[in-house]
Order: sequence, then structure tokens, then C-alpha cells
Amino acid sequence: MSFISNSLIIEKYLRKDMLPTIFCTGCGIGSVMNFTLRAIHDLNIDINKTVFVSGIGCSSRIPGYIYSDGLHSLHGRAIAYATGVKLANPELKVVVFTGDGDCGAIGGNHFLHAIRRNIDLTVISINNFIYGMTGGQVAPTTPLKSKTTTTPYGNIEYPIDLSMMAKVIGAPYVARWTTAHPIQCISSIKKALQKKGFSFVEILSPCPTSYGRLNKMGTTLDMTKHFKESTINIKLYEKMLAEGKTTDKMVIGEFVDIEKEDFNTKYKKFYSDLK
Ligand SMILES: Cc1ncc(C[n+]2csc(CCOP(=O)(O)OP(=O)(O)O)c2C)c(N)n1
Ligand code: SF4
Repeated sequence: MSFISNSLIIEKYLRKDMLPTIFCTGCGIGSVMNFTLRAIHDLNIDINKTVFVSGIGCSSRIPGYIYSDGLHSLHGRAIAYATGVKLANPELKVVVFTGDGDCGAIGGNHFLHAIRRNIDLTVISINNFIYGMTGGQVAPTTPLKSKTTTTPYGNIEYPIDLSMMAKVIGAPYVARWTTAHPIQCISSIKKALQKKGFSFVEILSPCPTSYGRLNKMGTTLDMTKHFKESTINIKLYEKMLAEGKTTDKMVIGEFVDIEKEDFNTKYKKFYSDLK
């Protein structure tokens, strides 16, 4: 567990001239940034050899606040830029922050193929079930019946499950938690940062301004309680399934943790064998 204080996190890792952040009061994005920096601190990772990459969205603003090299790129293209960074300099640790829209809609293709290639990236997807930055439009992760500004009577499209997508395509590390699970988030981000290959951590996060307000979910505290009540750990879920029971709750936990040769290692071996 991380024992560094918030003020030390700010002192050591943030660009103070960029503060305060643009995040609304009660938004979960700041918590995800905090979890990531705690994981980096605990692992003693050299921030000067780490590049933070993002697309466009509220969640994609994170790299701008971290005192390190970063790329705030185009909507949906964070993973494509990150792939370029990793191929150009395999010594760098490359961390992507991506919204659920950025990752699963416009960037879905890059997400899929980076997993398929097993590029050594840590991708942290902040899933607030909506397009936060542009005013609360429907996202590919918006649950059925949920209200957004483009589905004022409720969403009728089935949502995609980003973590299950990452699992079936073959990512060697996949976990999903919520901002109501800080210890688990930090622990999974640490595992993801140490994994050689594509690691994916999805964090369900409150957007009180759009998703919460439109769906009458109350304050951030209410939304946080809702995350605890509406999720079930994979271990418990599997036990339930074995007993022939089922649940509507969203499954959270660690879904994959395996070893699998990453693209850069394969590439290096392939060309040295040709010589
Ligand atoms: C090519 C392109 N299309 C659309 C947009 C408009 N746009 C900016 S952010 C965004 C969605 C943001 O939602 P998400 O990725 O889930 O991130 P959040 O803001 O919720 O963190 C969209 C559609 C854009 N900037 N560029
Ligand atoms: S609009 Fe939503 S996601 Fe964006 S900063 Fe505000 S609360 Fe966070």
C-alpha cells in the first residue's frame, strides 16, 4: 500500500503551474491520476523515462498535469501514438490514459490491434459511461436504459465490455475496478506497469456533471456507494455461477494475469535471426 501523502504527490509529480485541474468537483478522474502516481512512486519508476499519452476527453487531460514527457494527441488515437513511442524507444515506459469513448468508439480499432500485437503499453481506461467532455452524449459503454443527452429517453444499444474485449483478444493483464476500490486500483496499476506486454486496467469512475445528473444518481458519494453495491468480484461471481446462480451486477476484479512475449521482443529476435 502507498503511504505517500497527497501533498507529496503534488510536490513530486505534478506541474503546479497547471493546477487546479479542469475536472469538476466530485469527478473520479483526479482519483485515477492519484492512483497511477502512487503506483509509480511505490515501484520507484523513473518518471523521466516514462511517457504519458492520451487522446481527447476530460480523462485525456491527465498527461498535461504530470511533470514528465507526455503526448496529448487526437481523439481515439492515444494507443496509435503510444505504439509509435514504444517502437521508437523500447526503453521507455509508456502509459496511456483513455476515456471509454476514446478507447471503445473512435479508438476501438487501435485498442484491438495493439492488444493483438501485444505492444508493451499500460492502458488505463477511465470509464464514466458517457462522453464527458463534449456534454454527455451516449458512449459505447453506456448501460441499457441509461439517459444521456443523445438518448434522453434511455439508451437502447447494448454496451460493449472493454475488459472482456481485452481478455478475448489476448491481453496478458486485464483488471477492472471502480474509484470506490482505491487499494485494488493501485495494486492492479502496479501489476500492469510491471507486465511486459499490453496491460489494461479499466476503472469505473463517476461523472456527476453529466452521467450522474442525467440519471439522477445523486452526489459523488452516492455514486461511489452505487459502485460498491452494483459490482461483484470475479471470484464471488465464479462461485455463484458454479452454484447455478446469476446476477445483474457488473463483474470487477483481476481477469487475466499471464506471461506472453511482447511485440518489441519478438521484433528484435526476428531481425537478429535474419542476420
Ligand atoms: C476526431 C474527433 N471526433 C470527435 C471529437 C469530439 N470529442 C472530444 S472528446 C469526445 C468524447 C469524450 O469522451 P470519452 O473519450 O469517454 O472521455 P471523457 O471526456 O468522458 O473522459 C469527443 C466525441 C474530437 N475531438 N475529435
Ligand atoms: S464532465 Fe464529467 S468526466 Fe468531465 S470533468 Fe466533469 S465530472 Fe469529470
